[in-house]
Amino acid sequence: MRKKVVVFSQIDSEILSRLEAQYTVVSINPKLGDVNAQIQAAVQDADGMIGAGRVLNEVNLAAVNQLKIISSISVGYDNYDVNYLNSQHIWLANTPHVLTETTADLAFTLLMSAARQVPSLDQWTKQGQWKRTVGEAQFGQGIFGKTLGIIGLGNIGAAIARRGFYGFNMNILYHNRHEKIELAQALNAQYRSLDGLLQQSDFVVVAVDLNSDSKELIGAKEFKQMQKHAVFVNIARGSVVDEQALIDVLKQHKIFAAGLDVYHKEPLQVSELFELNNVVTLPHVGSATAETRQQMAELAYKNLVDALEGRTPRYLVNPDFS
Ligand code: 8YV
Repeated sequence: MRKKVVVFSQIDSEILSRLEAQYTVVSINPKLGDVNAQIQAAVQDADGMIGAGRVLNEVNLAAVNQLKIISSISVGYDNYDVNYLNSQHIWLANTPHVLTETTADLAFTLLMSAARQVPSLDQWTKQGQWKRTVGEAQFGQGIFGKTLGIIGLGNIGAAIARRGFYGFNMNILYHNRHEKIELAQALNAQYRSLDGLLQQSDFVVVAVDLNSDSKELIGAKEFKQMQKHAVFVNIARGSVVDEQALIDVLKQHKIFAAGLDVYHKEPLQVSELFELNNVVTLPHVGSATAETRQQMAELAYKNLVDALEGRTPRYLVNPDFS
C-alpha cells in the first residue's frame, strides 16, 4: 500500500514530481476554499506532511491516525504545536544551516538600507527631488567601526556577527538566554544584558527563535533604552516585537530607522508602517534565493522520505517526542 503524503504549501515542482512517483500525494490548494478543512480531511490517512508557513495544531490535525512526520521547509517551527505532536508521537523535522548565510545576508541588507535611507532616497531621486547637493535630511548613519548588538546568538545571529566583525570592523555585543563563551570569543563578541545591549548598540538586530521567552521581548520599555541614532532590524519573527510600540518610536523619531522582514500578521497588506519613510519593509525574504530555497526543499524532502522509509531523519525538532 502506497504511503500518503500531504503537501501543505507550494513546493519545488521537481520535488513534487519525485513525491508523486513514490507516494500518493494530496496537495492543499487555497483556491479550493477553507485550507484548515482541507488539511483536516487530508491528514486522516496520511503518513507524512511537507510544506511551510502554515499553523498545524491539535485542531487541524485532530483526525490523524498514522501520521509519522511533518517535514517543515523552514528552520523556524513556532507555527507548529510541538507539544501536541509529541503527544501523538509525530516527528517534526526542519531545515537548519542551509539558510543561515542567506538570511544573515538579508539582515545586513536591511541594516545598511535602513542606516543609509536607501529605499526613501531611491524614491526621492526618482521623483526628481534631487535639485542640489544633499543636506542633513538625506544623511544616514555610519556602519564601519560602530557597535552591533545581536539579540539571539544562534547560527544566524553568529553569521550576522561575522559580517559585522570581519566585514565592517564592528564592535559586537550579544544577548542570549545563555552566554556562549567560546563562540563569543571566536566572534570577538561581548555578552550584555538586554538593556545593556539596547543602550550601547548603534545597530540592534533581532535573530532569536520565537518561543515563550522571546514573545514580545522588545516593547516600548526596550525601545526607550535605544539611542536616537540607532537602527533596529528584525529578521526573526514579528511576534518577538511589539509592532505598535515600534511604529510609535519610528513616528516620534526616537530611533533613526528600522529594517523589517517579519511581522505580527503575514502577508502584511495594510499597516501604519507603510506610511513611514524611516522603515524598510521586506516580505519575509530572509531565505528567499532560488539556491537556498532549493536546498531547503531538498533537505525537507530527505527528512520526509527518511521517516517514511523507516530511517531517522537528520534534523528533528523533537527526536524523542519531548
Ligand atoms: C522560511 C523562515 O522560508 O525558515 C524559516 O524559519 O522564516 C523562512 O526562511 C519561511 O518560514 C517559509 O514560510
